[in-house]
Amino acid sequence: MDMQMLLIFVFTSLLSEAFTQTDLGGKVFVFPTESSSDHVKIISQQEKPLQNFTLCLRAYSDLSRAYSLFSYNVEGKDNELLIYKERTGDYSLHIGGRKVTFKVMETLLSPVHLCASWESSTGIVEFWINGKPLVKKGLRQGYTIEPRGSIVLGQEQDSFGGEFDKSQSFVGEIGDLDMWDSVLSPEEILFEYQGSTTNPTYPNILNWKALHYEVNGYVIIKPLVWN
Ligand SMILES: *[C@@H]1O[C@H](CO)[C@@H](O)[C@H](O)[C@H]1NC(C)=O
Ligand SMILES: [Ca+2]
Repeated sequence: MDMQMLLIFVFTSLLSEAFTQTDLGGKVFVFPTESSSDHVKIISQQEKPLQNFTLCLRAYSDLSRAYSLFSYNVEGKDNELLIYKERTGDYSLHIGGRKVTFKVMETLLSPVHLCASWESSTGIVEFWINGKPLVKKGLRQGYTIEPRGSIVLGQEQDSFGGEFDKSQSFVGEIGDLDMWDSVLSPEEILFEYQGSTTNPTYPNILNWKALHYEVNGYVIIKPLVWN
C-alpha cells in the first residue's frame, strides 16, 4: 500500500467510525439528564437549498419549560430551521431567523407525534400534532433555506454546531425523525403518524431507518415503548 492509499484507508475508517449509518426503526434516542452538552449530531446529504420540506418526529418528555426539538443552523445564521416547544400546548417553527407559533390542546405528560411542513412559494407552514392539523400560518414567503446545515438533537444551537444553553436542552426521548424535500399530503402525514412501513414517500433528506448520526455525551439508544 502506498502512502496515499494508506491515508485514504485511515481517513475512511475514521469517518465510518465517527458517522455510523443505522436503522433506528423501533428505537429512540434517550436524553436522560439535563445538560448543556449532551446531543446528537445528524448528518444529512442535503446539498441543495430547500424551498419545501416536511419534517416529522416523535417525542416524549415531562419538561414543562421550553426546549428544542430540532435545531438546524448554517454558518453565520442562527435558527435557519428550528422546531421549538415554548411550553405545554405551544410550539414554534423558525425559518431564516423568524418564527410562527402554534397552539394545540395537550396534556403535559403525553407523547407526541409532530410533523411540520413549509412551502416557500406561499410561505404556508403546516403543523400536525398526533395526525391532526393545527391552524395554518405563514412565514418567510419566497425564502430559501441554506443547505449543509448543522443539525442537532438534544440542544439548541446559537452558532454553527455549538453555543448550547442548558435551559433550552431536551430531556426525554426522540424517535422516528424523517425529513423530505417536499410538502407531504395529509394521507402521507397519516401514514407517518401511524408508523406505517408502507409509506410510499421515501424520506429523502433524513431517514430514521438509515440515519447518519454522531452521539456526543450522555445519549442512549433504547427501544420505543410508548407508541
Ligand atoms: C416547491 O413546491 C412548489 C409548490 O408546491 C413547486 O412549484 C416547486 O417546484 C417546489 N420546489 C422544489 C425545489 O421542489
Ligand atoms: Ca438558536
